[in-house]
Amino acid sequence: MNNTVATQPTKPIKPFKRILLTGAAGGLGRVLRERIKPWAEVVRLSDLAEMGEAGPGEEVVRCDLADKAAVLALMEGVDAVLHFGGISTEAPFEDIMQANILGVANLYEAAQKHGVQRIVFASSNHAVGYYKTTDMLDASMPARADSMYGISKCFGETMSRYYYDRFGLETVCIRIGSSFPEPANKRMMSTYFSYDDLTEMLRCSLFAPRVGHTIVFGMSDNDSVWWDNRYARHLGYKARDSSAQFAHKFPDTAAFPEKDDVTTIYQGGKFLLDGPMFK
Ligand code: NAI
Ligand code: 15L
Repeated sequence: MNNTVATQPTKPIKPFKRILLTGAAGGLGRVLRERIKPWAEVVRLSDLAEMGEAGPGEEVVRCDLADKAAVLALMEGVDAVLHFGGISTEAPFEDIMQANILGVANLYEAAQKHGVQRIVFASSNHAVGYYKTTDMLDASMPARADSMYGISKCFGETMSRYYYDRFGLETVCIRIGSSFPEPANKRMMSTYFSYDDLTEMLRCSLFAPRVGHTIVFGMSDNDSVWWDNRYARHLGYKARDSSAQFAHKFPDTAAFPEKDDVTTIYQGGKFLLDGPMFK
C-alpha cells in the first residue's frame, strides 16, 4: 500500500482564495491583519498609508480609493472584500467626498467588474447618530446621520444595496459602535465592540451561506444597548464580550442622558457638535 499521501503534513484549507482588506494601515486594519489570515490563501492589504512589508500569505498594495483605475486594478483576483478604508471621523466634506463617497463608488464598480462574491462594509453608528440614547433601533428604521461622515456611511449602505439589487453582489454593512481596546467614556459602555467580537462578526459575515444585503449593528453583549439586531440573526453572530468588565472605570452613576448635553442626548455623542465642515 502506498501511504505517501497520508503522511504528508495537512495543509489547512482556506475558504477564500484572496481577501482584500482596505484601510489596512488604520487602527482596525492593524488589529485585523493577522486575524483574517486563516480565512484566505492570500490577504491583499491596501491603504493610502504605509503598511510595512508583506508577510507570508500577504500582498501589500498602496492605493487611493478615490483613484478609479487603481481601485479597478486592486480588485483583480479578489473574491471577498473587507472595506475598512476611508476617513473615519468628521472632516471637511471635500475630503470625505473623495475617500468615502467616490472611494465607495469605485470599490463597488471594481468589485462588480471583477466578480467579487461578497463585501463587508465598515459602516458606522454615525449613520444613525441623530437618534436619541433613549431610542431602541433596528435595521429597518430610517438612517439619521449625525455628520458628513455619517452621511458618507449612509451613502455606502445605499450603494451596496443598489449593487445587490442590480447585480446580486452581497454586502454586510456593519454599523460599528466603538471598536477600541476598551470604552473611553460612559457612552461607549453602550457602543463598545471588542476586537474579538468584531473579528467574529466579520467571520460570520463572510461565511454565512447567504447574506443578501444585511445591515447589522457592531456591538458586544453590553448591558445597556440602543440597537436590536433582530434582522441579522441569519449571520449567526454571538458576542462573547461585554463592556460590563469596564464598569468600574465609570463609577459616576449620574443619569445618562444628561440634561442639556446633546452629546449624551443623541447616540452620536460628540459628532453632533463637530460639523458640518467645508474647506
Ligand atoms: P482609521 O482612520 O484608523 O483607518 C482608516 C484607514 O483608511 C487609514 O489607514 C487611512 O490611511 C485609510 N484611508 C483614508 N483615506 C483613504 C483613501 N482615500 N484611500 C485609501 N485609504 C484611505 O479608522 P479605523 O478606526 O481603523 O476604522 C476603520 C473603518 O471602520 C473606517 O471605515 C471607519 O469609518 C469604520 N468605523 C470604525 C469604528 C471604530 O470604532 N474604530 C467605528 C465605526 C466605524
Ligand atoms: C466611528 O465611526 C469612528 O470611526 C470611531 O473613531 C469612533 O468615533 C466611533 O465611531 C464611535 O462612535 O465611538
